[in-house]
Amino acid sequence: MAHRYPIRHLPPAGLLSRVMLAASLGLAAPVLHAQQGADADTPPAYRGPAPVSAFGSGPIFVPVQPNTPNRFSLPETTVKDLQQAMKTRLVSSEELVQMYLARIAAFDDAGPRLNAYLAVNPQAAAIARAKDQARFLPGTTVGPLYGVPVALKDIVDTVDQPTTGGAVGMAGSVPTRDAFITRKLREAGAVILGKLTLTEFANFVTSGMPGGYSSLGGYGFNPYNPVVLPGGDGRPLLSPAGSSSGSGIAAAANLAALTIGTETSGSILSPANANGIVGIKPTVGLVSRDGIIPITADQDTAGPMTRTVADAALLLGVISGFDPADPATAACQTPGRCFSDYTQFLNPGALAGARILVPPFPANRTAQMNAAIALMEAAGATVVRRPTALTGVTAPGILNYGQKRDVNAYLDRLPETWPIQSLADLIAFNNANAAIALRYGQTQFIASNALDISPGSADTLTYIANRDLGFAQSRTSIDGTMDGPDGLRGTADDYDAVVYSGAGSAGLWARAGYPSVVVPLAFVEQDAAQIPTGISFAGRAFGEPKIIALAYAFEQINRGRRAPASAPALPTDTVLRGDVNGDRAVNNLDLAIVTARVGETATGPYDKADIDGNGRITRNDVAALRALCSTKACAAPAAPTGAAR
Ligand SMILES: [Ca+2]
Ligand SMILES: [Ca+2]
Ligand SMILES: [Ca+2]
Repeated sequence: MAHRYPIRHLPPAGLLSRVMLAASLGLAAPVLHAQQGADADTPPAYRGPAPVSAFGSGPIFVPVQPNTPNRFSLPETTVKDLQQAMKTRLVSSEELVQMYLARIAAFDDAGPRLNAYLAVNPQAAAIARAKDQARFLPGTTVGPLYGVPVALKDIVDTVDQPTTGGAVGMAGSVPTRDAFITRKLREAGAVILGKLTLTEFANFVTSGMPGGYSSLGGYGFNPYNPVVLPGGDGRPLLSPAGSSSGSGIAAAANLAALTIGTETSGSILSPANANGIVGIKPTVGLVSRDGIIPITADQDTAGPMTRTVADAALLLGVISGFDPADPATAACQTPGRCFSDYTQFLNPGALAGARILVPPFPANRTAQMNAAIALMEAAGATVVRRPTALTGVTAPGILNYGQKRDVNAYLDRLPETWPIQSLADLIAFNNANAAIALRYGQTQFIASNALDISPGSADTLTYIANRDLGFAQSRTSIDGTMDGPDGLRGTADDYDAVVYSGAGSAGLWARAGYPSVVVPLAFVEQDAAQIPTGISFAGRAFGEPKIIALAYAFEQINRGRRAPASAPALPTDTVLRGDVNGDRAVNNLDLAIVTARVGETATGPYDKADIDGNGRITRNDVAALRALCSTKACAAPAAPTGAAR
């Protein structure tokens, strides 16, 4: 494997002084690159000499073992399966954390070195253990994510870990409180497993930063072809896309049960598409931005990045809702807009009778999109192909103005002991540490900081005009399109969704603040690898119930998701009920242990010998173990047991 960027071997950022950090980082000279879209990127295919895929000769995808009542397998698990396994004491939350840590060690820090994580939470196992101990106690609220390991893009504040945005200048910055959505996740029972890499500061530091690169985290790698671009500067051959790159990588490679990303313009949809997972970019106002490093409150939103629509819908319900600290969420106080449970909309029959509009898609996705359209029609949808793209926005972009306003507000809120309290401070730090901080420059930071954001200034008036024009143009375009041919909302010819190849809805829908869901569609060959491509369902403001239903229905008939071969199942990914000694077999060795412990009290709710989970080790457990045995000797009829207790 080619040389990899060394920065990812740093100790946890919080333990580093700035001097140590600077000394430990030695980066190559800056290289100029073609400009990419702000906050998202869909890079072109590599055109150089034929690369060798590290995984070209083996299986392309990982075979996935289904979960059963007595066998839990981690890869591709859903929250529903996790909760069932924890509820029936087959696997504990602490075991799940350890299983994910083993996968992170094998595939993120070694092997394909995917680099999804900036920092693993050192408290995760202890937090999970406490949840295991409390789960079966009276008075414990077992929320929808109880004990579920969740990882966050490192732009979402956590009181127990630094939040850096991937910037070396922010290494070690620990906010004084959790983001609103972090609090909601913890209240739902989630175990925060760690913080994920990203394109630095949501890809609005400069122009031309590769997707998934940050000065603190280095390059993230797409698990479907995790090799370095030949002859490049260390960047990947296949971009993980951005800016929520680590969230996409971790979900795709089964390095977390669920991940959170954020989007300003494509930063959830694009990496979800590139990494073959589901992403929901919600309506702006559905999910609070409080405690999240911003680009601009005008367009930012956090959202779920997961392997299934069902998990994304569950996660969205947990993080959505009114937060007094984010005025945009006041929209949630109007009934019918925001829901605490989006799983109620998972309707496999949603495509029947649905009206779908499909704008033009890229020529190299024709076969995949035609197949998708045929599937939707077979499921009862009316699909109308629109010959031209939707009307776009001519109003100039507004991200720079919002970035100065909102990044300043974020940094100003950090503890006074933290030296970076403004965008100007961050720019100055980067200039003073240019060799490590400015590999790709900071032209957007500088452009943003040069604006006069005082009330009534010329820049402010220009911003307001462009913002309002952008909202009007994008919303008129989308709403007018979805109203159907008669131009009237609420009539039979209305469209239920506009469906794009990949993350095609991102730009226009971002400007409007409207929602999209991207779902895995198929695999296509690129650079000697099979890479994923998705399909997105875009809707009206607060139209999440409709587009989630359609995306779910499509997922059920298409099943486009495959786990990447670069991160296959590990022996530690499987847990068998009755495997008391943990050797991944249920046999005489386990039987001997349980038999010897008959009469004892179980050591805890997840004591492996307490197979029936009643808190004591009895002959009933011996009999139950015999039924689970995988060898004849072990499974021989038990001696008469009499009373079970
Ligand atoms: Ca209509
Ligand atoms: Ca065993
Ligand atoms: Ca028992």
